[in-house]
Amino acid sequence: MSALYLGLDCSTQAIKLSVIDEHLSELQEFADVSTVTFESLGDQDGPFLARGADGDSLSVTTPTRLWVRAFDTLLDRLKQANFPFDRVVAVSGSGQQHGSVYWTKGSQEKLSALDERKTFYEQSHDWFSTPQSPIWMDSSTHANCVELEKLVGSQQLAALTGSVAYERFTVHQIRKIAQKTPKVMENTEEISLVSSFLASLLCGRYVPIDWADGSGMNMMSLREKKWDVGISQWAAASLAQDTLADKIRQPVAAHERVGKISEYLVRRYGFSSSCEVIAFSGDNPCSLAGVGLSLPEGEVAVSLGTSDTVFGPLLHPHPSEEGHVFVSPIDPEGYMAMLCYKNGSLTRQSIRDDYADGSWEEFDRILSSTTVGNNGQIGFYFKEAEITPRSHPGYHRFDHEGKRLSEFTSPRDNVRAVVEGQFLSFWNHCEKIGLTGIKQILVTGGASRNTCILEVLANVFGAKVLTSSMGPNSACLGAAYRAAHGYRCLKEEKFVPFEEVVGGIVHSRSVIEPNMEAHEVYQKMLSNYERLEGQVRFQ
Ligand code: ADP
Ligand code: XUL
Repeated sequence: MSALYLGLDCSTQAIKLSVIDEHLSELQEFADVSTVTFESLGDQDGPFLARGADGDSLSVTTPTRLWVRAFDTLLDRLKQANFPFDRVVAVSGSGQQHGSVYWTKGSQEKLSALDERKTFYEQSHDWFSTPQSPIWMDSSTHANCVELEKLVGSQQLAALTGSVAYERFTVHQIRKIAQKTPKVMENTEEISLVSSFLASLLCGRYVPIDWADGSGMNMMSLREKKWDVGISQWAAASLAQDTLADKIRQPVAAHERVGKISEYLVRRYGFSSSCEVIAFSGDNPCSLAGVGLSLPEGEVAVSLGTSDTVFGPLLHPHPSEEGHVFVSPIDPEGYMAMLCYKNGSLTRQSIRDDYADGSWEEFDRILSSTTVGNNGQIGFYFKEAEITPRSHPGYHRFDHEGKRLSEFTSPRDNVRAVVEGQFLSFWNHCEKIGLTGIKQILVTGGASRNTCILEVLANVFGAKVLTSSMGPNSACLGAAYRAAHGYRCLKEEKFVPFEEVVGGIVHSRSVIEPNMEAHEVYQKMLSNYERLEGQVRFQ
């Protein structure tokens, strides 16, 4: 029986699993039981996107124990489906980036002595020093961002950590908790990201964050790959200890083993006690591993998930006032550049609900029957406060002369305007983060199923769009590849290039060719788009 590798993904809306065999082929027979959406679990712990739970209207959190319950549910369903846990030789995983978990004092001991007759959920009522985990959609920490940029300098912060200060980046969330509720921080034994939290459940003890996901905290020195002492002192605010050093262990490379699977999981589900756990990472870094980048120059990946992201590998960090630079999840010497948009699928979905009868078929019909370039009309749809460009929530519509409108003459034009506006933004901002000369785009994420949307993407960039037979879950699959990669590095006791382990895999791809006449329309629109963006961004 072939050995198996697992990739888990704890994303914004669901927890998912990918399984690959030793030839790195994906097993499909457990696909039906491999996704647990948070919505399907109900509100027992509170809503999965909780707004203002800490009294600040801009905060967005998820109840930490909802993730615990979702993980139990996934494992229980797999067990019922006779999943061969004993064949799994290594597990890795992915988590929505930036979100954080606060383990209360004494929890590590409890985590290492679990009763296999009970679920994690049944035993976790007192594990967390705050019940809500801040997540990437939060924008309540603006004041902290301003303060840190003043302290360090915005360009210096970008050069040091890969990004200027962003509200969702974890150090600002940590400082907010340390300032507003110092008791919570004092009671905290360890802080995890969503990724390292899930890995800690698997190992039965706290495990480190990896360098790639650690790059999304505004706290890790990209060069040293260690927490910056000054910033971590600042984050600790008025705590008795003057840094967070005893609450967040130093990060490790993404291919490193962080532990063996816990005895609890061996006994409860029948995992082999030799199963290795490879460091978990962020969903975007794992997607990069999943779509097989090492991309050649001129190729980028676009993930159309809850958030939209655009990313590609970089040989040298090129931090700027826009976007982010992370350490690469597949090459400890390399980097990746990324843009992130809060208004991705949920915003398109909201326009679908308002203007297309809540149906993707109708959305597609409208998209196909309206004119490329929308007769010069441009829309910015920020259902959530936006990151790229930084903007307050609100919808902004402009006619072909750049005159503000409260609504388009034909309201169904909103469908085209939301998609075109989002992709014009990708195109405009890619250049600024060093992703230039784009000839090919690999797409993944929930909306990559939608060919009409992908045609607009191809036309805006004037580039081929490639979808892959691997489906929309590249983060999960990327985590499984990383499990295989980490396992190989462990067995050979040295770093083996990622391509040597997974390079042979070719996903059949379907290609959408750009229509260059349509592309010319977008080329003409770009300067107008950029000018109007100046009007809607947060000053
Ligand atoms: P996550 O980033 O949380 O992992 P996914 O990548 O699974 O999310 O994407 C989920 C999103 O995919 C949903 O919010 C939905 O709006 C979008 N989606 C699903 N089907 C379609 C479709 N046919 N067209 C456009 N968007 C779609
Ligand atoms: C990346 C970001 C989101 C989350 C959730 O910076 O905030 O993409 O990782 O997917």
